[in-house]
Amino acid sequence: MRFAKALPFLLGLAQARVVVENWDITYVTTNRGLDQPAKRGIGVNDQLPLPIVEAEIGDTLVLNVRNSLDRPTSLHAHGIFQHGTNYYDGVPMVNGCPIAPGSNFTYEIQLEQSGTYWIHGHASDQNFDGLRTPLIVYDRNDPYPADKEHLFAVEDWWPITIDESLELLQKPGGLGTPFIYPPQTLINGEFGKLTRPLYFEPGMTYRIRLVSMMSLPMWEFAIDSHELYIVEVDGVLTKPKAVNVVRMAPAQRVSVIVKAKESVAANFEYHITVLDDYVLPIPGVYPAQFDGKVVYSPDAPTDIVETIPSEPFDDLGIESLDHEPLLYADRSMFLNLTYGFTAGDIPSETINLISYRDSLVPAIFSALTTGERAINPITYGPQTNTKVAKYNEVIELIFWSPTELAHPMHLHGHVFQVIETGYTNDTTGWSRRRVPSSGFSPLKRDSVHVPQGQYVVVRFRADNPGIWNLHCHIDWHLGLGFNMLFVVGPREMQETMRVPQTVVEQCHIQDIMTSGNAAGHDTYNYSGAPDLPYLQAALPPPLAALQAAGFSV
Ligand SMILES: [Cu+2]
Repeated sequence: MRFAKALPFLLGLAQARVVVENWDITYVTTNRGLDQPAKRGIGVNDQLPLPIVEAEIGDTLVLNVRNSLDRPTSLHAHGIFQHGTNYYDGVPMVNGCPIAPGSNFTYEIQLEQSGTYWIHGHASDQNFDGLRTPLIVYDRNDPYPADKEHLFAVEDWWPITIDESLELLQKPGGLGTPFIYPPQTLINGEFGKLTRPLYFEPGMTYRIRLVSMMSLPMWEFAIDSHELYIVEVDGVLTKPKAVNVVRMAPAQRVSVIVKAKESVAANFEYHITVLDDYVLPIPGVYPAQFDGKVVYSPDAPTDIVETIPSEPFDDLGIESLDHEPLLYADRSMFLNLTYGFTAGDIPSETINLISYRDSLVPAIFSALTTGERAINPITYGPQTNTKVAKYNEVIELIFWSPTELAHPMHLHGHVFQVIETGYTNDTTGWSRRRVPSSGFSPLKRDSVHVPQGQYVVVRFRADNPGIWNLHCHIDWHLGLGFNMLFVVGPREMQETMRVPQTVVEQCHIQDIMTSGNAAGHDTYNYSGAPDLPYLQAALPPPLAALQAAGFSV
């Protein structure tokens, strides 16, 4: 699928353009054509799905937003570095203030990277309710030219809103579940079962872009009797890697190159399989299989394959195309990915037992207005779990998931090398896998899947001054506090960053402070700052009883 709006790209125009999108963010009550009750979703210009955004490397994307909701909103361009424009990264109370109801705000986003990205809401998990769409940045000098492109953007659609599902999840004792309102799958904005045919012509080369806009499950893509060559992962070009199937965690993107067969004697099937990795199997919901036709000739018979391949994504077996070697880590951070219970047995998600809460001052303003104190993590409030990185230092993160939950971990403003995996309970080292320390360029990406009971080690160079979120991309987990902040190069921020008045204005109209520490003070005084949520030592009685009965909780 190549879209009309990419016309200047097809004509090979040389100049960088300004791509303008005018988005009125509105409530849209819809069931998305699914066999389930309608709910109040969040769309653009009274429509769901949102328009797909296409541009070319070097372009400026201007997103003119009007907030017609009765609550704050914001947009985040997922995977876009925002070099020098941290204030357009779109996380409320981190990169600035949310967009107030009834007001307008313009994001000006420099597209310095080509590849496959997406734009989604970052206020109150509004992407769960539909505020999400692919962002494709083309490069006419792409080293992997293809004759044609196809896109598969896959999302889950729940008959309840994010607010309703978080209310259920926060019932005391962990006894509420949104799964009593099971979701369904949308492929390119349509009901999954309407899977449209892919038309292949003999000898042609196709680039297939996969975008996971899922709030919860993983999914897989495969084409019978065709090899897929992975060439892009989260916007980063890779050495070609032949696979039979690609597994996608929430927020991840992958491009594959597929060579069409020379013959039109047979048609084939492609498969999108929604897995139950992040959830319990729900009969009729997860796992779910969607089969589409790969059509060479309308008259040809379809070759049906009995076994559809299924395997984990091999982050450690794929190399980045840029030949960057394994980074040497200046500092290592252990990040325990667990849940806990706050007062009253209320479920809460945590990193190192800290459940994130916003400060009273957006972190970007704390970094810019507190002088020398900006290098001290406490300036941003203990409840934000902030780490301050020196400009250009290499940080190693050990994502450690000792529980029965898996987490797709996403870092803003950077890509990280994925360098080691293993099981958290493995004392022998038999499960440990690590990339070679030389002669190998580890895969870089911005969102990595951390499986249940496993750990994943990543490294990144903190080369992008700004405030960057590191969070789980399961909307519910983020909504329950699974988030932390990196302040990269606070000195460099103070020297170079000038926040546009339009950003400051949004804070002013919502009476949000724009200077001082987490509590708005110009000293080391934090009185009035939000409390660090207190986590109970004991499991709530119902879960403790389950654990005593031998269940893993
Ligand atoms: Cu999570």
